[in-house]
Amino acid sequence: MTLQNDQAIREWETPLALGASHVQAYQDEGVAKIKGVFSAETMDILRREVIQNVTRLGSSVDNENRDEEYPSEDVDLYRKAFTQVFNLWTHSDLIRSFVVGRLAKIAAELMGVSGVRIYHDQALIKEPGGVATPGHVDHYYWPLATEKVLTAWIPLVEITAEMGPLDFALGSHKLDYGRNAELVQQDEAVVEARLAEAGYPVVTAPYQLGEVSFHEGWNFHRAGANQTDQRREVLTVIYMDHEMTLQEPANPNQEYDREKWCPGIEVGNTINSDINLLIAAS
Ligand SMILES: O=C(O)CCC(=O)C(=O)O
Repeated sequence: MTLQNDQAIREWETPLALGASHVQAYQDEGVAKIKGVFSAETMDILRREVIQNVTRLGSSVDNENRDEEYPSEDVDLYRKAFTQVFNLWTHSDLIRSFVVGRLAKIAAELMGVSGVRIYHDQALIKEPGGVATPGHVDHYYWPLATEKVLTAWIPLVEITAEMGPLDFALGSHKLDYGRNAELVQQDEAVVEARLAEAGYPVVTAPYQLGEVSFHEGWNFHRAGANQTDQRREVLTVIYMDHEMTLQEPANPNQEYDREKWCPGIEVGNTINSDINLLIAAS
């Protein structure tokens, strides 16, 4: 029997008890990668809805934010590598019900906050043959005042090692070197050498369908190339503390993000625009 949307919504709405080890891992390593957060059946339903919307809306041109992760001669390669569409939750009630349920509550529990807001979501599809995503930290791009912000990376298909799963440098969110352009804009070898020297091992592992990783904004991570002929289909949702305030943008990326994802918000104020949906954790 095919699972119906309302059955999927029931699963997504039902809270999942997190083991203490996941919260500990998130604090110590800056990432919690959790198997079985969702059933494979409901991920198929989510995938269908995401892909339908991506096809309908078309790939976004709002890519400036990520271009900087690539050396300038590789930007075209990168644009070809990714299909990205943002804030799908604003276009689909089904996706909205996914982002406000179990997933948001896990994000709140990992960050130790009583409620979260959405910074933004995105479909992040690495096309067959798509190039590797260089090592970087997300928070460098965000004008957010505290570290209480994370990215949930939700595979919509099983992701094998050859498709380019996310690789994390465990514990690297504690490294203060590189929180500015210096390290983010270095080439891969420099980043890796610095992480190795600091003793933060980079781990890579495939993702089962239903598995989700949650990484803190200051965690260094990267992803391999998609060496297969299958699309690496992923939905990501960035959740922040519901009390997150806007800080003075520290670079052009943060200026861009302020306009795009915090419309109308003044520096020092809570980021509570219409697109920063409030989700109470309990
Ligand atoms: O999916 C990728 O290749 C990179 C994604 C990423 O860096 C992120 O979601 O923070």
